[in-house]
Amino acid sequence: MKNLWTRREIARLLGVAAVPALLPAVGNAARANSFGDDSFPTNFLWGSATASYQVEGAVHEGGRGPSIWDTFSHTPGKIANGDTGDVADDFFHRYRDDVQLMKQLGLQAFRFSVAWPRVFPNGSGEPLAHGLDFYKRLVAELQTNGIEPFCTLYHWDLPQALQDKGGWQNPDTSHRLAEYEGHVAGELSRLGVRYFFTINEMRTFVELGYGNGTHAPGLKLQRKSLAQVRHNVLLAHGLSVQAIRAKCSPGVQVGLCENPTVPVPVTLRAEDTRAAAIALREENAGYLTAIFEGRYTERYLRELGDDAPRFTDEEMRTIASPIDAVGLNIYTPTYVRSAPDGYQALPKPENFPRMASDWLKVGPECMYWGPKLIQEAWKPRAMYITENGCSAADQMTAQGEILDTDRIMYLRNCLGQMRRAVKEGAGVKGYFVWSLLDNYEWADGYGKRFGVVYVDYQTQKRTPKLSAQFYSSVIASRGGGL
Ligand code: GBH
Repeated sequence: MKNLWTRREIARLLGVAAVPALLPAVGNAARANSFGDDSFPTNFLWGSATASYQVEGAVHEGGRGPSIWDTFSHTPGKIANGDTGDVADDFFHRYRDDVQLMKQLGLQAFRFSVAWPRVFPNGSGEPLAHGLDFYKRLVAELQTNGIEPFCTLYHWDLPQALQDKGGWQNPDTSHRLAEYEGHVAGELSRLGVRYFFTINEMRTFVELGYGNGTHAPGLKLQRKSLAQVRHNVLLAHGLSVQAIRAKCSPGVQVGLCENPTVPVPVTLRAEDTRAAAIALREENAGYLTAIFEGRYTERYLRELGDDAPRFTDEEMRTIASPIDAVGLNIYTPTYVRSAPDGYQALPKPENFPRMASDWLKVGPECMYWGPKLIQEAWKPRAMYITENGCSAADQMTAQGEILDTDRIMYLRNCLGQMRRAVKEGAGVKGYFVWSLLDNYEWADGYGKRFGVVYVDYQTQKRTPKLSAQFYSSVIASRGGGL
């Protein structure tokens, strides 16, 4: 912990007399702020996010069944360096210390995910009697420390037993997801969990897991089958929203987390900003657009032609079940301009600046245009940035510090753009940095580090990076003076 700043150091940095010992839990009174009017609202939530398979480890404990990610990560040639999530950050055993770390950073909220096969080892049937114990302890620990739990119910670890029956190609899986989610949300809401997300990033696990095969279960389906998988997943979301509502009290907030394609107009000419609005709906037609509008766009169906999914009106109504919040995972923009058929998405030039992951091009404007365009198009009841952050080639200095000024640059610019959106009326209620800890980055294994806290995978030692201090100071000033 010696790398963490003391309150006195933070106070000096911020130029204020003192900072509070413990940042207040949700809804508490405003803190002292000397940054004029550019800070975020006092009830804006600052948190961090993780996901079960990426941090927990303990894959054989408590009766957990195998998930498709156990199978996939143990398949030779699929993951960089042959890395698996067997141990990961050992968060399953170290969560108490990690919650203390969150508290010291001043986090007000923490987004975690539940591993389906810990609760239903075979995906369905009777839940394990103690399957939720770990999550119940985690929730209690967070609450005791004044940190609001945000629960994602599906972050890609499908029980292998369901994959053996066709996985997301089998329409039955949608119903099994809803059953599982209703059960878990019912149990955890009784402990006071108030925020649930049905699914994390449909786009990613559908397109990579079933389309190009780089994520579990590693399939490369034809276009028609892929479109049907997309539909099955949308329906799973809608059924889950209904199942969660049926098991929870009305105060519980239900939504999903998605990584929408975020169009950024290349110029501020009216035709380009109009093009961005069109692109938002069309580029997300198989996902958020269907959920918010209850229909596939004409263009989406036309382009798929004979490969369009089979669906009923009733299914579309289920898919559009009202949600309380949409979680946006935003990392990188898609630049667009106006074109005869509405818009043109532009390829990024070879030398476009990027972070350690090749796909992670630096374009902080996406944190403005994403919330802004979504606010205008769909007027969601609430938005959260449920993920934003970046990989960096972190190196520990001889003094044991990680001076990740590149990550700080990325975060500072993203936060500034998000503030611009909020000032203009986009209903963003909170921000979750991805990620608290370096963790298992799917097909990239442990090679790509996204944490604001460094993890030594040999010893499991945690070392807050300079970016953790930066984020902590942002929270303390409520984003003022970025
Ligand atoms: C999120 O995905 C995930 O929710 C989270 O689990 C993950 O750790 C985090 O971001 C960081 O990646 O390699 O060219 O095929 C973000 C969206 C979409 C980004 C798929 C990586 C793969 C591009 N992801 N993309 S490529």
